[in-house]
Amino acid sequence: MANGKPRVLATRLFPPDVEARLSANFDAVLNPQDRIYDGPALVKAAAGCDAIMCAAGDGLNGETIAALPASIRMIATFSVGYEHIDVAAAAKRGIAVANTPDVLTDATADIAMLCLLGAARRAHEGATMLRTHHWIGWSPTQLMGTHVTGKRLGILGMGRIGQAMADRARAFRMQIHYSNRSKLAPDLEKGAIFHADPDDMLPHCDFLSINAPMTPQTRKWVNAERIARLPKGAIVVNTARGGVVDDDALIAALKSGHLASAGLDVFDGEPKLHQGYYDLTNAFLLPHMGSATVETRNAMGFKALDNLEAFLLRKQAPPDLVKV
Ligand code: 8YV
Repeated sequence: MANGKPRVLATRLFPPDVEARLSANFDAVLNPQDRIYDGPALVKAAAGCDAIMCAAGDGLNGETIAALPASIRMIATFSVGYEHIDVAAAAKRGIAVANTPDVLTDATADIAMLCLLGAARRAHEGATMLRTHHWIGWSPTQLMGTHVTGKRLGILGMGRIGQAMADRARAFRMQIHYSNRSKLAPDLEKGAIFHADPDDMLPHCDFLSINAPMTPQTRKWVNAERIARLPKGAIVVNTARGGVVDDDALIAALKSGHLASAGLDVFDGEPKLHQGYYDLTNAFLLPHMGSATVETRNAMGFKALDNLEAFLLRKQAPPDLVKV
């Protein structure tokens, strides 16, 4: 606390407009070099702070949370996913946790569609051919990919982003299948076909899009057995969390040709992705940029600040409190 303002540690370098509001309303401890803190460094940096504004990739596991200074009352993450925070450990210490849902739905669904199209239409191979001066001209058989329009898309996790993906896919006249904890109301389902058991959905997926959060239940959910249930030539798209996919199994299926291709924006252990992906021409890979638009990253930051301001300045419950 300085000048009566609560002190907030920003674990990362956030967009300029977000840091400006953070600094105006709080005693902000910024990270202008965008250093990545490991657990002990984060605990050290949090000394004397009332709250932490963090991001995906920050290791706020049980051990780190247990070691945080007693002054920490809140963790506000600049992300919708919060698997990097041990919420139960935070609750045990009376630390509130908040995230940033809704505002990154469209940007992430756009990247999911980009991954789907990029994988289906061999965008990586085409762009590489051109940029390495190997394009000798159009030919009738060059870079023939997978047709998208009218195909079946299975969506694992029909939350906000899954539904936004379905909306985009409908413009491509795709038939939507989905699996979710609960069946959606007809106005949200919009004719999509519900599969109570996600395993039953797999044989119906020309494309499978992962839009489910990372939980102990979804960890390595896309494994060899499930990939085998997908039709030959299917395409896997992942814009959720890399850990939902068993990389060895996906890479083997991309090599064997059982899967035509994959479009991936997220990776288990990122930024160190499985080396096998680098050798695959049929993998369209992006560096976790689902929410990376100026508008969306500002909106995420402002939402994290809404949560911090409600809790620390107005003594109210943060609007996006994560429930244990
Ligand atoms: C963010 C995300 O950019 O919000 C999420 O959960 O995956 C991303 O789109 C990133 O996590 C920032 O913390």
